[in-house]
Amino acid sequence: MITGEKRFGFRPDEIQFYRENGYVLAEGVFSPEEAAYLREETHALSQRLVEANAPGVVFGGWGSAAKVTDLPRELLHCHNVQYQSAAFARVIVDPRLTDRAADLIGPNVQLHHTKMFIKPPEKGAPFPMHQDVPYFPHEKHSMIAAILHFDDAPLEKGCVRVVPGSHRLGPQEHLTEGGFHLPVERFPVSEATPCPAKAGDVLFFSYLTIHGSGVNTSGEARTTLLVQMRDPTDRPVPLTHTSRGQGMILRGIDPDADAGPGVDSLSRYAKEQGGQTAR
Ligand SMILES: O=C(O)CCC(=O)C(=O)O
Repeated sequence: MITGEKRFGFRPDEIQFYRENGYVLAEGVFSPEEAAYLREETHALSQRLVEANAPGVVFGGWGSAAKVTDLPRELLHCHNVQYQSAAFARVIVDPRLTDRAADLIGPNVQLHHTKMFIKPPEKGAPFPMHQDVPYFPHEKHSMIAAILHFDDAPLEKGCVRVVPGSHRLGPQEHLTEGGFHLPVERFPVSEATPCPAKAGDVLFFSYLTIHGSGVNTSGEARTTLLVQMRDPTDRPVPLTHTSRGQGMILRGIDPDADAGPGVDSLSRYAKEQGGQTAR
């Protein structure tokens, strides 16, 4: 489908829920068949990467995950998967995803990065509670994550958990060792609100929303793709966490791309800050 017309989006009550709580679960965005196909693609990609001994694909999760559990921990992950399979390149521009993102951040939606996670059965690593803002702060705080679920993520699979309304607190101070995280005693994962999801559901949340997830103790993998997106006029301060593909317009236009051919907003921000974008 190639059209500028808006066709998909949230119901007004869902947008209201997001404004109040800083997150919203969009149910049934992708069909069970589409989710199954994307699950297969994700596992095939991870197998290819493992066979190629690609660095950093299999690891024990964030170092700080050890503060959440003493159990064995493992995570499979890869950034910017749209460079690995066309299935992911297609899904990140799918209007069922991007029209909903536009309802939360405005008509123009720009890619920051993508990241696939497989939490293996019985030992899928947890994430301590945190905001995403310390990783890549922006002026207007428009940044959101959308977690696409390719299989069911009930509580026992270590579904994402959130602190409702925490996006209104603004950026919080984080501990840095083993990945930005909040003190686990003050923010126990087990007390946060679980967001169980079905295959095909998408969980949207602000980069200010405090979130994390528990261990996958079930007998099945939990398979997701996280797409981080922003309003293209929202400047990174400072420019950090750049990656190939960042700046791609997923919906609408880049209104800051007015300084000459080939000059997109991200390159301009980088130039202003004397830095480089990843190429
Ligand atoms: O997928 C999860 O369980 C949480 C991921 C997460 O919090 C993150 O990547 O920032």
